[in-house]
Amino acid sequence: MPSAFARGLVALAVALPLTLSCVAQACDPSTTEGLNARAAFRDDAFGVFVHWGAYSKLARGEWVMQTEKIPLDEYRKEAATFNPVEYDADAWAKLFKEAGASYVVITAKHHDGFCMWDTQQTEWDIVDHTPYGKDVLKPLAEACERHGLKLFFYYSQLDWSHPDYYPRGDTGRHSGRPESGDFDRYVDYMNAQLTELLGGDYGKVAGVWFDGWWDQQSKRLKGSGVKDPYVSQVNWRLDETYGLIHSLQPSALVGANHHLAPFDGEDFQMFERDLPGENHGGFSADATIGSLPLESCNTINGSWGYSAGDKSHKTVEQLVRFLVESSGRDANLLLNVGPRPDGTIDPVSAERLRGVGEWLAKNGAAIYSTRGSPVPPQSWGVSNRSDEWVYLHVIDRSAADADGWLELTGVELPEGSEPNETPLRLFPPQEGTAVPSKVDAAGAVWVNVADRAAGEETIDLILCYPIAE
Ligand code: FHN
Repeated sequence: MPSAFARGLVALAVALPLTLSCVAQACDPSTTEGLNARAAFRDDAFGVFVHWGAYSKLARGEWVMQTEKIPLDEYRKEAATFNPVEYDADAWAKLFKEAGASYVVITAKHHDGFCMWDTQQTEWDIVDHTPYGKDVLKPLAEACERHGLKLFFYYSQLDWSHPDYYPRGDTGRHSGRPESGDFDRYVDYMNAQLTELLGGDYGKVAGVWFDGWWDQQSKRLKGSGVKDPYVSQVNWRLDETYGLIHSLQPSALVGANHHLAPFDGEDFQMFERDLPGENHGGFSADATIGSLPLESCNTINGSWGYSAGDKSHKTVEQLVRFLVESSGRDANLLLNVGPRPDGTIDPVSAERLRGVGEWLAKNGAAIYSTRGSPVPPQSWGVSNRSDEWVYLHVIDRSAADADGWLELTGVELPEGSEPNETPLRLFPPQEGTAVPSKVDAAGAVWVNVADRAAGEETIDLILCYPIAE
């Protein structure tokens, strides 16, 4: 068996041409349906992410098989006790609608390879391997349809259980699988499953949210000596898989959480636990912002999959601010819940979702169907715009002076705005409520926030001015 390095060299020789060609042609225009779907995705602005699977039964997050080095046959025994008898797809869809979500992304298959639908490609699924014995994606697809929610499937390219996910990547090395396999056969397996998911059984699927490409990223693999983040030790045949999805459902959007600039054939770009352009979560060092629709994903507490001990739920204020900060960077927010093994959503997460929904019910016009504005993120907050209005989202007023005057740095009012006129209105603009504001001789715009220290305005004081005709 050639050494890892030798294999790396072979892969490099194989991958290099592939990798370069993908990036060079990124963002090629898709079909009209695809482009319309991309625009609608940007209008959607807010979605709910659902990490749910056999791992939920262990209640220690979706990486438990890897983090606790649980061999596959032992993990399968645990998974065989997964029985979500309280699962009510309609109740979920109702809650997500109340939260103000426009779409849902559910884990059809996560890294453990366990499938949440009745796949014919393996018996490692909820129908054949659990006492529950029913497909959970079908009822959710129907409930989303009923409640006017779009449905995306999260699909893990990385697989800790499939025998042909070989050569192994950076993870899944404790599963106890034989050191052999045929990666091409694994790619065929994925494409067969994606055909099941987008072949019509689940109706109109809004897209596929891929994850796990990074597991085979050569720079992660010990001894590869590869620095180029775009090099993979395997041939994922992405053009084929992406092409398959677009041919099965032309308006389905492809996104892949590889933490890099978009690859050819992708329709949107996501950032994990980060706002586009930032790297607090540690995933986005190589994530150059492309020209595709953007999405930030984040957790309500600290976990994606259900983790019984994780009580670090963010406040509604924090979640709304992350939504506003995302929108101010022209990105959607995909907010995660990790349902419990019985199929219910923990009351704290549900309450947080409803809290975001209450805020969106009042302020949604300053989020949905908006785009990034001419004013880049500032110390006081962010801005976005609709077709008629620029919205200024003041979420940090700490720079205000003793009389409450806060300079709105970066704001340049449209031509013809007279100095000292109160150029700004309170949201919603239709009510035309002026707010104490002024333009100084230097053209800087100021707002007085002294009397705006109550209620929701403390989360986000939304000001607006008309876009010049
Ligand atoms: O490993 C996954 C993780 O379990 C989770 O699915 C997140 C969601 O964005 N993505 C990966 C980590 O980058």
